Amino acid sequence: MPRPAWRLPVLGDVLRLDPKRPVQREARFVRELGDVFEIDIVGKKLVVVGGGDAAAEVFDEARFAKAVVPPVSNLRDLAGDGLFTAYNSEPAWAQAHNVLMPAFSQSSMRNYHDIMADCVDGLCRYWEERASSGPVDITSDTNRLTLEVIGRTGFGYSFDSFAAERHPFVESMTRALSFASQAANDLPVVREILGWRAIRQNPKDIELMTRTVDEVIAARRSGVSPRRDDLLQKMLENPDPESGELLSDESIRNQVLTFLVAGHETTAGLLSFALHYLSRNPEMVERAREEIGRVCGEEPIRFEQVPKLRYVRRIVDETLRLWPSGPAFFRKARTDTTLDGYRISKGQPILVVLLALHRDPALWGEDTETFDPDRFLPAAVRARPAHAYKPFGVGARACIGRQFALHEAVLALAGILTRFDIVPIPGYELSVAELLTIRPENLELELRPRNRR
Ligand code: MNH
Repeated sequence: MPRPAWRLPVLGDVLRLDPKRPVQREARFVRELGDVFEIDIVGKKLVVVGGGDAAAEVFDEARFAKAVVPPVSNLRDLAGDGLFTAYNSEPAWAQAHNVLMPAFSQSSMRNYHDIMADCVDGLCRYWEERASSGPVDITSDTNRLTLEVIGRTGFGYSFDSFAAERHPFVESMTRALSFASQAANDLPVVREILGWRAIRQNPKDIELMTRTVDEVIAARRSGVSPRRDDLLQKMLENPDPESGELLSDESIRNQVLTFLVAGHETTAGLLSFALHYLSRNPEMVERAREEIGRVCGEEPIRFEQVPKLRYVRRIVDETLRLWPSGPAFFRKARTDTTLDGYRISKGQPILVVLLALHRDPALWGEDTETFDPDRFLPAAVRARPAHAYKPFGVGARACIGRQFALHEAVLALAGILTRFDIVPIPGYELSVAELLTIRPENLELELRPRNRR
């Protein structure tokens, strides 16, 4: 199997990795070494897949499955056997999956639509009030929106996200994610990078997040916050149809933590990248506005209209092609097998680098770096193999929040585009930070309120 040059004894390829931007580094390796290669991390072998037929193979659920290995498994300190971090065999996964699947269907989005729209309105008003005071910190503010959306739609809990002071949950969560993502490189050197302060801080952050979540659950149980048909109520009341059992208190807490984390960083990253590209492509903004006007007129966007915003949706799809919020995920072989003709042993962790797959010239043609929503016109999508585009993962463990994220993102972008002109800051060059998920670094934009609605 191809491997990077200059491999060292003991350390292997470690010095050639980039602890700050690990997945972007892997994507560069793909360009150098091809669709399948191996790296050695202090004696541990990791197989990397970055494109072509190998991707189709590794997505085959009959032969491969999700692997819960670092950095994902580091999140188990926080979210235990919650949906995202559970091992495939853990009963809590199947139970929670069965109970929650109906709540994430496309038609269930009707239940969340009005709250989502209200949160978008909250963000737009927040921006309008600040319009005269200079550029806006996009990544931070899209985070306000998406955390507010998942808190309110999922659990009837407001983080009061558009207040000047941010909820302490946000800081703890950011630190905990950073900790989990860096602790992945399980090396003595890393202890020094992390520092003992961070090591002592992490349990405190987890404690604060857990306490916040326990308060949310207790408020609903005691009737302090009213009963609503949301994720939390479903978990409290609906037994798993297979086992007939209700989710345990611990499982419910793990799922709430999981949704708060998995459900908002990703969508915030998506919105940030989309706004970056839109700021540089005014003709796309015009096309989107024309569509929004045609579908929705001057009225607030209704639930049924969201799927009709086809062009806005293509902007979302193309953003997730270039910058899939979860830029890579892990698979493993179910048995001793082969991959692209190379022998792979049972359990071998395999990293699928979406950042590379989504730009594979063999699947997407030349010029894969340009932002072009029309790559997602129906005919173009049909012309590509299904494995070319997997921003929400594959198989049984694919993203449960896909419809939720897409509904929210289309609604938010449509709302923002009708209310603001988006002006880039001269000289800004996109750079991308990784904290398990990816986001544009230091992205500011000038938002000029438009006189509509
Ligand atoms: Mn989400 C799993 C991407 C939004 C909740 N998500 C995954 C996986 C990817 C992913 C990729 C598979 C990871 C793996 O194989 O290890 N998720 C996204 C992206 C967005 C997103 C790109 C937004 C854009 N995710 C959301 C939202 C929620 C959510 C919103 C919840 C409200 N995601 C999850 C959960 C899982 C998951 C829960 C784990 C599902 C499972 O294993 O059963």
